[in-house]
Amino acid sequence: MQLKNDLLLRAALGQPTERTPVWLMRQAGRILPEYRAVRSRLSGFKELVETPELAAEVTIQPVDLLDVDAAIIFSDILVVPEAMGCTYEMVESRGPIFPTTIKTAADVERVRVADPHEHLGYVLDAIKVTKRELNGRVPLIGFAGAPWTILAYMVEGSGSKTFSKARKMLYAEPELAHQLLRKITDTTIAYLKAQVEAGADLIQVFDSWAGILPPAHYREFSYRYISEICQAITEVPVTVFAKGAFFSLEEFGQLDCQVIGLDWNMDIKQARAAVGPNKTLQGNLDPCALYNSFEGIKQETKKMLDAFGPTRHIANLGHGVYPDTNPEKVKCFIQTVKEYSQR
Ligand code: 1CP
Repeated sequence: MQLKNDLLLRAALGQPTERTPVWLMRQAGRILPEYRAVRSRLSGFKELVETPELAAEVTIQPVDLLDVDAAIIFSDILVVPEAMGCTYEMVESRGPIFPTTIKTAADVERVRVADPHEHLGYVLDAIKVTKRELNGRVPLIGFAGAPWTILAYMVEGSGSKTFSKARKMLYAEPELAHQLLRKITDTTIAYLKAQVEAGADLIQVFDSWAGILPPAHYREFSYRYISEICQAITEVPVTVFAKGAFFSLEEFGQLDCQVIGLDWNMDIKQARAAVGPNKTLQGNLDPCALYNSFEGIKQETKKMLDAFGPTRHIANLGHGVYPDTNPEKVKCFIQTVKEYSQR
């Protein structure tokens, strides 16, 4: 299927584009009343994620309603630990909880390397339905969490400010951590390859908890597994978004991937100098900038576009859009990117 709008893919590959492509992390979700309407008819978040027709519907909502240049499959990074045998519950307004966590060598032993077709078929089906219904309008992004971020949830059992149980494992039982990271990485590679087979046009790896590790731990327990994933996914472009990992930008320049995501703490010029000229950069407007006035949003967006320059940039926020953001403000950001970057 030929894509009608392939700006995202061309920008990822460093090819010339008529304008800068734009999408938002967490664009499918609670900012849209239309999402909340679908969600309110269901038992919970997991029913939405696990029902391919519904996941496809909310994946496409931001393409229809916000006019973004890409869709991202509606799912969660936590489906991977679940496939490996650690089920999660999504508790309303609190976030995910794992009733059982990984503590001992026996726990790691019990964790399985999951076959995506057997254990994550609902995501692959959602990708197939979405691709059919998108009918080539925009590319579809598939994703997974980075192994370190997945380990953090499996060991901690929930979200956390410090993830100190997970970080403790890196000091107290580094070999055990590596055994678990090995299993997560093998599962993730098979899962991402299956997403590409199902129709994903680009893959994003989310290392949401990169920034809580010291640089040496980041290299040992996260970067090297991300590097393996990048080497394994050869069929489509790959984006690595490691939140808070400003200290590793130079090494990200060496990854076998096409796009590096920047969070809003990162200085655009410094990041470009560190990463080098051969990667596309994605980001990085502060999600809180969307609480500004319409005029303020336009100014901040133009400043960001000027700093990135006209090529090798995919416009986005520096992290997911906050649920209480006015969709009209989101549209203002998107329209400003489209108009101001027109070449
Ligand atoms: O019912 C709801 O609406 C719950 C909110 C919600 C949503 C909409 C959660 C719970 N997950 C999602 C969907 C989701 N998660 C997407 C969908 C596609 C899109 O971007 O539009 C994606 C890409 C994710 C990925 C995800 N889940 C990440 C990585 C990205 C990031 O934000 O750093 C992480 C860390 C999660 C875990 C997660 N899922 C949900 C919550 C509240 C959390 C964070 C928990 C925490 O640690 O505090």
